[in-house]
Amino acid sequence: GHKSLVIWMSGLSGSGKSTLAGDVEQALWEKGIRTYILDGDNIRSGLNNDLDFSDEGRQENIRRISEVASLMCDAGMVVISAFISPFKSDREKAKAIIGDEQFVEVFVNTPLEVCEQRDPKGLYKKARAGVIPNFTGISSTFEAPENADIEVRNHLNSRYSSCQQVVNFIEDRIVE
Ligand code: GGZ
Repeated sequence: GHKSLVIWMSGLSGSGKSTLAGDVEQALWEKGIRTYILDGDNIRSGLNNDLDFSDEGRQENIRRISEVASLMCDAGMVVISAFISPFKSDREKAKAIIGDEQFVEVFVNTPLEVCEQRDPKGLYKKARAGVIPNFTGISSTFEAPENADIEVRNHLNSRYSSCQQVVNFIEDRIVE
């Protein structure tokens, strides 16, 4: 067996959280580690489909995700959470809910300019045009993590090495 953990990723839209989460999940599967990814596709579309992108909506989003991640961690999973989680206070609350020992913070530190250049869904363009209000980095704050356990800079490193950075860090923390 292995210990359980929550790998808490934060970063701007387009920073590469989902890609990294998928890569880390695959690398852990290959080591026989049970994982589950929590992301917008399975949380904001269901459990949290009543929440918007106001500060309050984001706070409640992160609070519920923290509780779900905590339960799944209790159930023995390595949980990978991939949400912007823009506010320091909400990340601190997440850590308190999940427990210091089980919480690994990953800052996917891709500069706004790079995210905006990538703009895979055309959301930055819409945000600049004012079509999407409260867009993180444009019209809503992102409080960058200051003391993350891991800082990934995927615009400067290979996809593989970004993934290895995370896997290497957590390997030691999940051995029973
Ligand atoms: C930021 C938004 C917004 C606004 C829709 N601001 O790149 P994506 O599309 O796939 O990921 C973004 C996702 C952010 O949801 P989170 O639950 O991670 O945010 S938070 O942690 O702040 O609650 C983006 C899309 O939703 N999206 N409107 N206004 N991102």
